[in-house]
Amino acid sequence: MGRKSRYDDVSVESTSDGSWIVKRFIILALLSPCLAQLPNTTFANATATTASGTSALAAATAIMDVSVEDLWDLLVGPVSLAATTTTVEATPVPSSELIPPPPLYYPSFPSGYENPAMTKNSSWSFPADFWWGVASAAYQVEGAVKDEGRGPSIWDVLTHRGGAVDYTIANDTGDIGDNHYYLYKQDIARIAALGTQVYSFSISWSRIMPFGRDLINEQALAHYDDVINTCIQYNVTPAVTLYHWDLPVYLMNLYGGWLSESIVDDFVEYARVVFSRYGNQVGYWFTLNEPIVFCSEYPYPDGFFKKTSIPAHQQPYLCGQSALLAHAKAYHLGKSLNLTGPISFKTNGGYKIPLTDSSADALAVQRAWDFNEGWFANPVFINGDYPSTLKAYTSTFLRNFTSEEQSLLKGSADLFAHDAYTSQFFFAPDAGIDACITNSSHPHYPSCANTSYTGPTGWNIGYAADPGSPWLHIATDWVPAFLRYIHDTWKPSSIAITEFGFSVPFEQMKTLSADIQSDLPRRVYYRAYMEGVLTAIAEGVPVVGTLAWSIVDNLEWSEGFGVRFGLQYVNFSDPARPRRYKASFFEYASIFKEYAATGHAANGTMR
Ligand code: GBH
Repeated sequence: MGRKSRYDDVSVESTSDGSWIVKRFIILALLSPCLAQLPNTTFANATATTASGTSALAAATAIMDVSVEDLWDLLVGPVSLAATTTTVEATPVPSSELIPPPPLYYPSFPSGYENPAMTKNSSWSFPADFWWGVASAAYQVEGAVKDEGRGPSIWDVLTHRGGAVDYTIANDTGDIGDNHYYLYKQDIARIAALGTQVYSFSISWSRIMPFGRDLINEQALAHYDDVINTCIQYNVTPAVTLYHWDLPVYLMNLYGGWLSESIVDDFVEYARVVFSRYGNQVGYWFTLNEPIVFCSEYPYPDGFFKKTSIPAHQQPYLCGQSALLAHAKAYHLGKSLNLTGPISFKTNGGYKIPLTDSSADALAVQRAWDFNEGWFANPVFINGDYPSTLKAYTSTFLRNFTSEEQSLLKGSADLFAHDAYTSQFFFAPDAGIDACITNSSHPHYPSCANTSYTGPTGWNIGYAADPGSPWLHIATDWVPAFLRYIHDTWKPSSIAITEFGFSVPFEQMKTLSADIQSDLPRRVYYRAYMEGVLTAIAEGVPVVGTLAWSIVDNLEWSEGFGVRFGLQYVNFSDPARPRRYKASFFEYASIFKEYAATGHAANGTMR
């Protein structure tokens, strides 16, 4: 795969567009660090976040003369269009598609014995109000990237503009993806047909606000009205994530996105628009998806966005600070608007197992928690502040939260929403933790926790996923301990697993739909994972819901379409993007019937 020049597509356009020179000048201004040196008054006027909405935008366009179309032309280039570009009505799912696959395990004798390895365990059941569903994210499934007024996000740029590096493999983009933007009615009908209770999707910020601020796009609001109403029509509760990584690129080039605390007010204004529009039609709210991940994306390689002079190692933590404040303020805004659905943010991580029983490995495990989950969960669930290990590291460049901010942060989540896919072993680096903490060029600095998927006996923690997901193994034995750890450490009133899933190795290389649909390793994963959840519930851990990733095969970010996480297969070679249930969807759905709070099957019943 050759590297792309960021201007390849634009120069093609310049031959057919006489305004190219002007546009190029404008975009250089937009990308230029000089922008920040404009006189304050002009800068504030051009970018003010005010209730005056479009008039502030008018000021912005007057100075920079950039339209949404310009952002596309100059930062992204041409995009592909789907075969279908109008909303498709749902048709009933044919009964032939609803026949469940043969059972995965056959009980060898009637059970009822209290053993987690048994096929049916009479001590397990889901609480009556337990909820389960499936999840997606806007850029990964929607397509229709330029349609109905959407502005570009950083992911449109990352997928279209190879800079010094190619950010995505195979030049895959989300231009068309699953075309969920037009096929959502059928998608919702299909999940409802298997009894799915919750559909968790994200809203594209740059659809609602093409520049990320000021201008509001009514067409996008109307679109999500219909997505939400369709869910309700099918008796599926909508769960909305406000931000799943698709930052409006305008804000990235304006002030570095999450690197600047300017984003806090912009995010909160976006949240206000969404909260006010959809209010209590939405059952569950998540402000941010996995800030550990999107903050660790910083620093971006050169060539995609306006350069920043902020030192690379500081960037993730500046992002984290803005993300926490944005979340907390949006949380309190939601409460002031009387939203009834729980509001939270989705953190992520895996269970961390000490490789040996040495005290150094125990310390490495603690540091790994601190620099991952603890970074965001401690401020929200413990004390309004970072873990002390992380604070020790960031103290030279990160300001302290004020006491007012600490009280905003503390308690700003109604449930602990964790994207918890897998587990890993952790251990102290060879030279010891202290030698690492004082050496900023150490490969494990600053967490100073080394990690492995291979345990002390030399065997892997579990079956490995597709090589495109090297971080993922079937490590479901650890699910009960993981949930108990969350409960004991952050003491949330309730825990939801808001993403979990598995990429079957080489599934993308299979060509027969029937082979792809018989996804045995994913079935094993979901069954074993849910048995872990049931074990934790039986032990008193308040797990209230699970959301499986994902509703359909989709764009796996930098891995493109080369890694598949769907509970439904999507044929990406077919312009109609047909969906087919994989066996794992039936497996996942069946668990809730078997262990329903009331009327679960008698002991020994064959599934
Ligand atoms: C989820 O994150 C995302 O929310 C979702 O969008 C995505 O499709 C899904 O995972 C499947 O990947 O490559 O070794 O640096 C799950 C948590 C955290 C897992 C970042 C992958 C990168 C590890 N992810 N991690 S590595």
